[in-house]
Amino acid sequence: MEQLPHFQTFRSQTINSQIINSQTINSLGIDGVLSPTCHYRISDQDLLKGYEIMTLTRLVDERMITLQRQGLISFALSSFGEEACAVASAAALNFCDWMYPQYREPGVMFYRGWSIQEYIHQMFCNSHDLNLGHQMPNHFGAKSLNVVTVSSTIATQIPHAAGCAYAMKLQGEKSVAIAYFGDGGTSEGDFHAGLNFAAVRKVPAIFFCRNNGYAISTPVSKQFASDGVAPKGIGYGIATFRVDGNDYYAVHEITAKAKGLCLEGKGPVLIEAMTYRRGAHSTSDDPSLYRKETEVKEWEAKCPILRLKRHLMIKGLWDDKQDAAMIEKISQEISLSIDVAKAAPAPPLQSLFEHVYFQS
Ligand SMILES: Cc1ncc(C[n+]2csc(CCOP(=O)(O)OP(=O)(O)O)c2C)c(N)n1
Repeated sequence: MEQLPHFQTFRSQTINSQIINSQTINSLGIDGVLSPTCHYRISDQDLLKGYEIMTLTRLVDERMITLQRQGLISFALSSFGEEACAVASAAALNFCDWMYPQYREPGVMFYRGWSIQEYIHQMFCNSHDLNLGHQMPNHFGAKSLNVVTVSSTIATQIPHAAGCAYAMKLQGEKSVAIAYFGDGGTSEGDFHAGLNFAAVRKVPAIFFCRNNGYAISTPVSKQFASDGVAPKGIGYGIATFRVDGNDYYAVHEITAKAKGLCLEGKGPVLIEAMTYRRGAHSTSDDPSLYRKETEVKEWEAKCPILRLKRHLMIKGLWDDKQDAAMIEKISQEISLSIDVAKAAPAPPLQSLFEHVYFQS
């Protein structure tokens, strides 16, 4: 029987895509030992910076949740346990690459040089907040860092990044746009529209999905019937990788590879980073109502920060004394920044009408 042309197209696209379907790419063991099959190298300086930024992110997140409980800020959520996704991917990209984060990527801000003070001003939504309090806490962004402000509406950043990447392609720029989102975001129409547009136009976009197991109280088993998120990329004819999201090396390597594919003109890439949301969804959530503590405990051992710390120690680049000194220094800076943010006035009332669209 003669085959219909669209079947042939489908088959050849599937074969050409760089697909790793059921295999999760993993390089760094829980014990901090690098797999002998991993030939990717990261400089000592980059590894130390990555470790410092992940630790800083964790410490800031913990303090912000406490502040919310004390009634000093209105809301907070953390990237507790997922720090490597943001930090290792930011480390693999260049400053000229555009970032479209969700709210669990403070690591990209810190990696690109945002200070603890700037971050905490945003959490207080005070007059020093770049958004002048127009956004919720954790909805950061900075024009100077090429990081587009987080939007509360889940998955809207995905078509935005696809459009940005298309513009870069048309202008012949040698950079990429990266959109970060959770597993829940893949159920939104924007995910499908964004991926399809990007695939058809072959734009230099990286779609980075943090599959952390939950969208608030909805586990992935109730989110989709597919084998995770990766098959969706394959469906759109996009090069797709599934990676251990708590593995600093693997996330770094695959993001760098994705950028390479984008710049070679091969079109967009979907990365599914397998991780786990160890904290509550936000300060408005109580996860004990829908998941067991034993499940959370299982992921403690896979902590991306501990794993990289062990690796640094094995390499002789780090020790407990240095670790304690760094934690002390960061903690002090957080305390000082909180005091400054507390003393800062709220944005002036008139600023409600600044930086917004209006009709005259
Ligand atoms: C379009 C839309 N629907 C619902 C919500 C409410 N909401 C906020 S966060 C969230 C869960 C998102 O989960 P996921 O995309 O997996 O990201 P995660 O929080 O796990 O990082 C939901 C449903 C929203 N903000 N926008």
